[in-house]
Parts: sequence; C-alpha cells; structure tokens
Amino acid sequence: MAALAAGISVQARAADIVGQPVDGAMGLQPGYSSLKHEAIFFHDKVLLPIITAITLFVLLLLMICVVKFNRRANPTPAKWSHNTKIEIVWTLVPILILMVIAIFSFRLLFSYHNMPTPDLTVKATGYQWYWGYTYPDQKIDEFTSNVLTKEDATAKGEPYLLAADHSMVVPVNKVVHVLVTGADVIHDFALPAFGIKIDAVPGRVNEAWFKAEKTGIYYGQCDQLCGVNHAFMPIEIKVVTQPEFNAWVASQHAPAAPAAAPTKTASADIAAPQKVALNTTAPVATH
Ligand SMILES: [Cu+2]
Repeated sequence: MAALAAGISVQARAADIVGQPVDGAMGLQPGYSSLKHEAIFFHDKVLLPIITAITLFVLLLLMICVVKFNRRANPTPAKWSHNTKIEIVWTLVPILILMVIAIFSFRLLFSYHNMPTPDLTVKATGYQWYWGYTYPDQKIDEFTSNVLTKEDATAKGEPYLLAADHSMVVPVNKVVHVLVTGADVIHDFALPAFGIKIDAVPGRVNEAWFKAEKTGIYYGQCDQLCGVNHAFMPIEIKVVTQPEFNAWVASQHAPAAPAAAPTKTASADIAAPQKVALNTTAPVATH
C-alpha cells in the first residue's frame, strides 16, 4: 500500500486513531467538535435525567397500584372515574417537560444551522458503495474513498470496515463546510465524533459543518441503508495541521510519480485513484 510505502508504521497509524467506536462502551462517542459537545450535553444532561425521572416515577406508580390496589388489599374498588385536579396536573406537567426539552433542542438545532464562515469546503458524494471527495477551492478533483480489505486494514493497524484507502483530509481547528449529495440512491454522511449525520440525497445538496479540535483519524459510516454493500462504505477523515494540509493539497496537484503505480483498492469495479497518499508522520515535500 502507498501509505505503508510512505513509511507509516502500524503502531504510529493506530496511535493516530481518535474517533472510533470502542467495545463495551456506554453512552455517546467522545466529541471532538463543538456540535458534538452540545449534543452530548443535550443527551446526557437534559434528556437522560428527564427520561430516568419519568421512568422511575411511572415504576413507582405501578408498584403502588400493585401493592395497594390488588384484590386482597382492596376488595371493594372505588367506582369514580374522574378527578379534575389530577387531570390538569397530568396535562400541564408533560407540557412543561416538553417545553424544557424544546428549549435545549432548538438551541442545538440552531447551532447546527448557524454555520460559522467556512475555512474550507469539501464536497462529499455518496455512491453505491463508496464516497467521493472534492475540494472546489483547492481545485482538487473528486477522488474516491473505498473500504480497505481486512488484510489491508490489519496491515495498516486500522479497524476493518471503518478504514478507507483515501481519507478526507482537513486541517485542525478550521471550520470545514461539508456539502453532501448522493449520486445514485440516498446515502448518509455520518461522523459520530463531530456530531454529523446528514442525508446524501441525489439531486440536492445538504450541508454540515465541523471544526475538529484534535489531529488524528476519525471514522464514520454511511448511515442510510443504500443497498447490498451499505456496510462497506466507511468515512475516514484525517485531521492534520495546517502545514501538513498544505503539503497534502500540493501533493494532490503533483503529477503521479511513475513509481507510485496504481494502488490496489478494495472494490475491483472502481478505478484506483492516481493520488499520493498522505503521510501524517512526515509532511510530503511540496513541488
Ligand atoms: Cu449506505
């Protein structure tokens, strides 16, 4: 593989992985962008306590009914069917709870919507079954990103079904505007560590944004059932420093070296992109 040839050791590669699911973990994947921090707050500090309180309250009511109103403890049940006071309470309290949830929910929605001025725009196109990335401002034509085979992923020290041959590369601490569309059917561009999940719909462009807080490799997946190989079109985003990003952009413009002959990709039906793989450990020389 080109990346291995470029000198990335297995250990170095594995150490770079920041955003990926972990076995036996509870809760949401740790966040590395402001949107994800807000989403985690909404889930952990707003929704979870409310849901827990409601569940325990209902359980308590059920237990009271079971103990106090069973046939033995309460042989002659009351016959009344209305209680205006309690009906007002059970209407108003849920309305208040929903209003509290709505305040935080809308705040989160507005954060997603109010995109800061982007430093970089990347277009992500979903295909059956791979992703294509285009950098319009950097004049980088679309390159494809295919799932790595089990052998290639293991050799690179990356997780199978999450690792891709060519990642989307972005600079750290910069606002990245992602334009998402689909080429054939509906896909979904989802990257848990950045709190992104947006449909890739043919014929229209959706947008999402993130500002990665840490360099490293982040994994996501297509989140919309899109056909037989839906599980085999991972999203790999490599967050690098600005100089490393500049070097990568330059390497994308450089003519492919004859030595770096066609790279083997996981899908045989996709032509291997003639791009130089990014070396995160040593910046690629600019031409
Ligand atoms: Cu899919």
